[in-house]
Amino acid sequence: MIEELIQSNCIKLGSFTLKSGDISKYYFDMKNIISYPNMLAKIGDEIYKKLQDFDIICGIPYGGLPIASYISTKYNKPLIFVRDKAKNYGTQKLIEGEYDKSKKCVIIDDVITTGGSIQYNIDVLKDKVDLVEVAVIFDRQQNYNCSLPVKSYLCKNDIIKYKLKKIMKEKQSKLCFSADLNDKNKIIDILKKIGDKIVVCKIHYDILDDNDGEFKKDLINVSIKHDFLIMEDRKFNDISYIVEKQYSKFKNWVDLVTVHSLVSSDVINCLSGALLIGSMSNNNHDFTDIALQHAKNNKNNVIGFITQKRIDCDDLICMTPGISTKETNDKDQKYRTSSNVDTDIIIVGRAIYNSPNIEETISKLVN
Ligand code: S5P
Repeated sequence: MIEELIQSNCIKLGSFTLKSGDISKYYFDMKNIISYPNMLAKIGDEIYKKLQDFDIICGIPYGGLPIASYISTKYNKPLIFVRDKAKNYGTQKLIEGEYDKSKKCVIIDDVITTGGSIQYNIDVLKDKVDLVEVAVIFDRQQNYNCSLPVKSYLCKNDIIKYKLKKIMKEKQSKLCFSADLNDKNKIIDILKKIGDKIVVCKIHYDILDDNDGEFKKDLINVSIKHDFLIMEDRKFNDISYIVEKQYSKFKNWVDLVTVHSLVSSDVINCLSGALLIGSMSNNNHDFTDIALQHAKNNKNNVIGFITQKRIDCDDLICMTPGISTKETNDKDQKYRTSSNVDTDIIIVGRAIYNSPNIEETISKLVN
């Protein structure tokens, strides 16, 4: 279904300027689903299966109405909807359709971002019907506020997980390039050369000076052209109130982000495409057990682990840094060769960007 949503332009990848002025790598236009009735029906059925028992269904105009109307007619659940403003003529109604306080009601929308329009519907309906829950087609995972539980058919983490696995398969590659250079132009030049061979480009955005945001734009464009994901290796390690603020700088344009495992579940819950630190290449601390626990408790937020050894957990991906062409140490970095690693993705920095022949080094690393 994710592939179908991409093909039908409900999920778009590119460089999009948002209302806030920020740049986003994704644009979710679920309203386009009305042009694909079979897809709308499939998703409507899946959403219906997830819902608790209810009597009436409220669709939020415009995006939620088509899917709510489908569920309403197919499953014989009467439909209501709330107007933006009460009509100032005729009946002056704010709520269309029939309802009363005894009716268990679910609210349906296409996408949840801030939760603002859903909360408006909840506030209008809360004394008029028996509100049960909210369901949406797509959760952008932007830390919404909503006073009712929200179920989603898909979330951004699902899209990223799907994209990563698809790229790995199509390119037959397990290489993540760690672009830890200060020279932004050099990073982009290298990516233009090796972009087709890598699945992820990992950065430490705080190493760079990108006040004008030009590097960010260039990186997004090169990542779309050569089809790889962008990872910010931020290793979040604070309370969720702060991490939310720190993450807001990245959430619209990076696909993946690293987080330490010694944080609370609330931190992981505010991320998408999260990679939990299981074990590091520089010392013997092992956080595997706690990382595993977080992964199990936050399935909608986590993509996998940064780890020195394979961690088996459902379909999660294991990535390993500390890889070079020779087994050696560089201060606290302990290098192994890729043939000694049993995980899905190898993360390589200096061995690539300091190499006099990058292409040759890459073929040594991946063969
Ligand atoms: O355990 C770790 C985890 C990470 S994410 N050890 C690491 O070295 N890293 C990162 O991988 C590190 O921050 C750097 O960006 C990269 C390794 O770079 P290299 O130049 O040593 O290959």
